[in-house]
Amino acid sequence: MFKFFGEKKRLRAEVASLTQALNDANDEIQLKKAEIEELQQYIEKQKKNIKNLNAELSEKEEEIEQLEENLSQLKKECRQKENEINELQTEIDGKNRLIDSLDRTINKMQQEIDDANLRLNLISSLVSAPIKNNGAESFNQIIQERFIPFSQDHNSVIGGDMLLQLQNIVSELKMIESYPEFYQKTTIAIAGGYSAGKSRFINSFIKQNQNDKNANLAEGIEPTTAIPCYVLKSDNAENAVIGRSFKGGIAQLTDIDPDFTTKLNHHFISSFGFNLKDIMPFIFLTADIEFEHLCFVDTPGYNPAVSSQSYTDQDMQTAQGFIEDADALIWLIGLDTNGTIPQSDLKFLKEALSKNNDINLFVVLNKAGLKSAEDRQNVMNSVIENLDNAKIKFKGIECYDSIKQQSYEFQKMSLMKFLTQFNKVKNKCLDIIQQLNSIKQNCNDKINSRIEQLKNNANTVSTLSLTMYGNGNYGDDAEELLDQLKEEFNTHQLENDLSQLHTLFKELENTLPIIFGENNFDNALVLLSKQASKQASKQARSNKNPIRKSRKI
Ligand SMILES: Nc1nc2c(ncn2[C@@H]2O[C@H](COP(=O)(O)OP(=O)(O)O)[C@@H](O)[C@H]2O)c(=O)[nH]1
Ligand SMILES: [Mg+2]
Repeated sequence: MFKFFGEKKRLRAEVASLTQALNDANDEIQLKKAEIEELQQYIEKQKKNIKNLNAELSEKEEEIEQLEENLSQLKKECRQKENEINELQTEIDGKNRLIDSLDRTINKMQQEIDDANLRLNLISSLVSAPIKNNGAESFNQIIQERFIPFSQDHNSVIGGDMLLQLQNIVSELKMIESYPEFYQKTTIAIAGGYSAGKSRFINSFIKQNQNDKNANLAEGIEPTTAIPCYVLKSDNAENAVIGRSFKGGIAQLTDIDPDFTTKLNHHFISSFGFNLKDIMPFIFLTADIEFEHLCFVDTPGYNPAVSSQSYTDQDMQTAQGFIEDADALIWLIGLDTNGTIPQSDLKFLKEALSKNNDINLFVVLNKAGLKSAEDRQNVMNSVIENLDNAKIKFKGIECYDSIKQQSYEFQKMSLMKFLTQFNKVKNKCLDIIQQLNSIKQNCNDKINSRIEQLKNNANTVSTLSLTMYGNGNYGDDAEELLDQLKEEFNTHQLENDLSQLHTLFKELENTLPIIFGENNFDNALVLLSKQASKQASKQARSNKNPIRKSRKI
């Protein structure tokens, strides 16, 4: 029984715990149910969200589709625009090329217009250039209207050479008249082949003012000196470029173009269509040069020019003419291209010196800085040998560099000494009077010797007539014949010619004070008479001392 009661009790307890557990499980189920409900609500909500999102997504997809469509349309448009841009760019490039070529044409035309203006201005200033006075023209007129007809009637008295000398005096007088300062200077012609460095050589004696281009002669590899240029120091004008007109007037070239000297090349000169030298035979450049009494003449190179437009023959003649008129000649040889004096130089020098054998020649081996001392010495020896063989006399020879302004080896005399000895005031008035006197003396001598000859002949006829008379064979016929002969040997005409010539020379001399001024002319006459009396007393001394003289001999 107890066992039953105990079992019952255990079962009851077990039922109670099971009930408890059942209750707990129920509670939990309730809890879970609530949770599930909550979850279901949540799921429901999320489903709704998803549905919304899906709707939104499909909306966005539609939008994207639309955008993609737009994008591809835009890309298409873009490609089209790119093509259009490329086409436009090609067009622009074409237009730019056209603009460039138009620019070039315009610049060229502008250049041509500038050149044409320059030419026009130059011609008009030369034509209207004022002529200071007319002394040289009066001198010329006497020669043209009186001397030339006289020489045609008496061609054995005034020969062609004398007329040529008188013409040279005219050129010199015209030059002096157009630029009076010139007549106190000693002229040194600078000559040599193209690009020997003639212009640079002269520039090397100009005290440099950096800002003033016109204070220099234009230099360059191309032949640049087409018109001979006189470079001298002036008290009245600093760094001026003055053109001398064919009529003897002067034009300020710097007023026409401030950079005028660089324009004076063969190209510009040939662009005139006629020879500019005919209306502007030379120019003056005033600069602060080291040797104040010297006037350098920058002559055109004489040998065949590289440029076909240049007046080579004229250059040659011009160079020759200026060398003849100069007091001294410096001959330049460029050591960059020469190992000795070229044959063409020797030929030219011989020809030039044949016309003026007394000219003082100095040879400069220019661009010497480009050579070693040994090379310089070898070239110098070879040049001296060639000059000696050609019998060309020279006062000195020096290696010089015009850019470095440096002297190197020399022989006989240095360049400095040569230039210094000429750097003296020159009395051109006296010079001209002496030239005139020498021509006059020449004519005098010729006429007097003819008079002398005729007088001798007349004497012979007189003696003959006396002899014939003495011998008794002096008939009427013979008398008539002898009278005719006496008339043939009459000197009246020649004496008359002589006095006419003296009058002509006096008239020529009378034009000189107009050119040089009364004072300068009078001073020159005083100097001349002093020289003459000095000469006379020297002559008298040597006549008094014939023994001393003969001893000396
Ligand atoms: N190194 C050097 N070059 C020079 C010298 N003299 C002239 N030149 C150059 O040679 C060229 C021709 O000179 P330029 O004076 O125009 O010669 P031109 O034709 O005889 O008047 C220019 O480029 C000058 O700079 C010199 O002494 N040394
Ligand atoms: Mg030159």
